[in-house]
Formats: sequence, C-alpha cells, structure tokens
Amino acid sequence: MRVDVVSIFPDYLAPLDLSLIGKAREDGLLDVRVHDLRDFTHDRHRTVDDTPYGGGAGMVMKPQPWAEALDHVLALDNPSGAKPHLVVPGPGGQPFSQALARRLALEPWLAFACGRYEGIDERVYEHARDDLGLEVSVVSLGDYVLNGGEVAVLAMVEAIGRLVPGVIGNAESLVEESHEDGLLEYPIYTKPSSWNGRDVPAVLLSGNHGAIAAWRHEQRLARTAARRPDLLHASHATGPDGVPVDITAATRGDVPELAVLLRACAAEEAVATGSLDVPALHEGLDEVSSALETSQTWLARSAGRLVGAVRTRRSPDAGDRWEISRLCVTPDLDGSGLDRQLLDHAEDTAPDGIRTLTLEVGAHRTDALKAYRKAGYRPADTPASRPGTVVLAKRRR
Ligand code: JB8
Repeated sequence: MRVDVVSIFPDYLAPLDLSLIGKAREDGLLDVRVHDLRDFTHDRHRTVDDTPYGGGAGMVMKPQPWAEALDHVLALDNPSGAKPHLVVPGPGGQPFSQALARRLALEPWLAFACGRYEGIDERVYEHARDDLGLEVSVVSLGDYVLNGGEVAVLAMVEAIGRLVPGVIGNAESLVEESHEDGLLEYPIYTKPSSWNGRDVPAVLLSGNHGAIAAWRHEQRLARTAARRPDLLHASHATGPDGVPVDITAATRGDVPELAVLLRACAAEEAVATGSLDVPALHEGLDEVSSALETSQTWLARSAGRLVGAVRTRRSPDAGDRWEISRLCVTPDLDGSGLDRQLLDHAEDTAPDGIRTLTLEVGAHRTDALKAYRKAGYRPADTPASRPGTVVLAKRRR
C-alpha cells in the first residue's frame, strides 16, 4: 500500500519509521512518504495560512499550497495506476472505526492531508473531488479536538497499516476481539498464577475449555455493560443510509418522543380504517408513561433518531400469554425489515414458561397480516379487545 502524508510538521510523522509499521516499510509492504506543505509556498515566509472571510477566531489554511501539494503527490510514480483516496482528519468528520480501517486497508493508495489552525479552505475539498477526481473522506478520531491532523494520521496509519496483508505475521491476531463482534475483550493473565497476593481466576487453570469459554464470554458482557453500554444492544439492522439500528428498553426520558411516534402510527391506522377507535390514538404522555410500568417498551434508534417501537407484557388474565402490541415503524423504514426485527426482539424477550405469543392487528391491514403469517402467527381463539381487529397467536418454540 502506498501512503502519502502532507503536513507542515513532517517530523511529527517520524514514529512511522518505528516498530511494526517501520518494519512493513522495510519489507516493502507499506510505501510511506511524508511531504512538507511549506515546500509548495512561494513567498519568503512560506505562508500557509490567512485570516478567515466572514471573521472569527484563528487562521485558515490557504488553498494554493494545498492544490500544489496534491498535484505533486498525484504526479509521483505509483505502481497501482489508481488515484489516491484522500483522507483529511478533522473533528467534524465521520468517526474512524475498525470497520473504516478495514475498508481503507483495501485501497492501493491513501493520501492524508494534515490540517492545522482552524482547518483548510473548503475549496480544497471541492477541488480534490471535482477537479482531481479524488475520493475525499473527512475522518474524526473521536469527539475531542486536537491541534492538527498529524496525531490522527499516526493513529489511522497504524490501524490501517496492520491490516495490510503480510504486515502482521499472525493472521489470527487480526481477528480482533474488541470492535469486531461488538463486545470488549475479556481480562487476560500470564504467569505467575499468584502475584502480590492476587490469584489468577481459578477457572483459567482448570483445563476445562468449555468453562473457560463461558467465563470469558460472561466477562466480555459484564465489561461491555460497565464501560461501553452503547455497544450492548439487542440486535443489529440497517436503517436509513445504512446507519445501524439499536434496540434498547424505553425509559421515562423517551416518553415524549415515543408518544409522538405512537400517535403517528395510530393516525395511519385511523385513516386506513376510517375509525377513531384506535386505542393508541388516545394515548397521551401519561398513558405512554404508565405503560412503562406495566409492560416493556423497546425502542429502535438509528443514529439517535427514534425509528420504531414495540410493547410487550404478560397477559393480565392467566399470565400464560405474551402480548405484543404497538409495533410501529417510521414510514421511511417501511419494508426495511425493521418491523420483523422488532417482532423477533419482542418474542426473544418473552420469559421462560410463556407458551403463547399474541398480537392484535386491524383486520384490514392485509400486508401486516401477511407479514405476521409469515412470522408464524395464526388467527387465535382469544377474543379481540375491540371491533375490527383480530388476535393472532403463535406457539413458542
Ligand atoms: C486543525 O481533532 B482533530 C483535528 C483537529 C484539527 C485539525 C485536524 C484534526 C486541524 N485542528 O481530529
């Protein structure tokens, strides 16, 4: 892989000569070249910045040195024949992640532009895209602010470089525990088995591989819940623009948003049936809030936006049925499979001992009925709670 880095502090990138990445450079797996942006200035002071139009704090990087630096990089010999993917670190970029590192590791050529000051004149991005035909990605290491892109480039080149075939000898060590399957790593220990009065957990010395695997999995779950609860969700799906959907339990703070979503779904049903006798239509903040006490409500969020919900409870009569209700998905995700995912989740969270799952649906909602039939639901003996609806039931596996 070929990597070009443009910076006003080329010495900042010196660590790329060290360790694993340095070895990969020696072995010819990574061809990293660092360029000084000031080499593309023409004044005595080698000026790269100027004051911002419109006013405001700080300085902005001038477009001309950047354009010449990019021309220089593009004109360098490159064996791949491709153009570089231009990566610009910036606090306003898409978040860097293991998934993005994997995608970038497939590129034959990456060019990194390290900004300083308040950042780079916007026309440089447009020029790179429109005139030079480069793919341009603004990428952020995380929600904090650095003084420039250099440290971010060091981190990204290390994360990407180690994924280039041959850079890490042991392919198995590339199957990351953390950030590959969504859970953090389990705690690890080495000899001695007793150190400073602290013993390695006995299960690890037991030789029982099943017990060790179970213990490690539990540790991963506990650790993820404690440190990164945002990673613990019931399931994954894809929402608008490929943004994943997380399913989590609703809490009091979700009530206002949830009430709006439920009203919207109820209104759709009211319009379709020409009847205002849709219970969800008459639920306000108080009813939605008190339902959190008597039932479980699960929310689907995509990039923070509430895109779906479902409510479950043990039937108040004999308590042997699991009632699923208020299954609701925003119109833009109709047909995305999210409704089925919420339904699966509602089923999966039924407690042990539940034998029957039930759903009550408007009898006119033929596509919903078809979908529920496909999910294994059939008309049930249970009487409907209101006219115009049918109760569907499914035996639990
Ligand atoms: C000026 O926090 B960062 C970052 C901050 C920056 C520049 C680049 C990256 C350029 N400030 O990722």
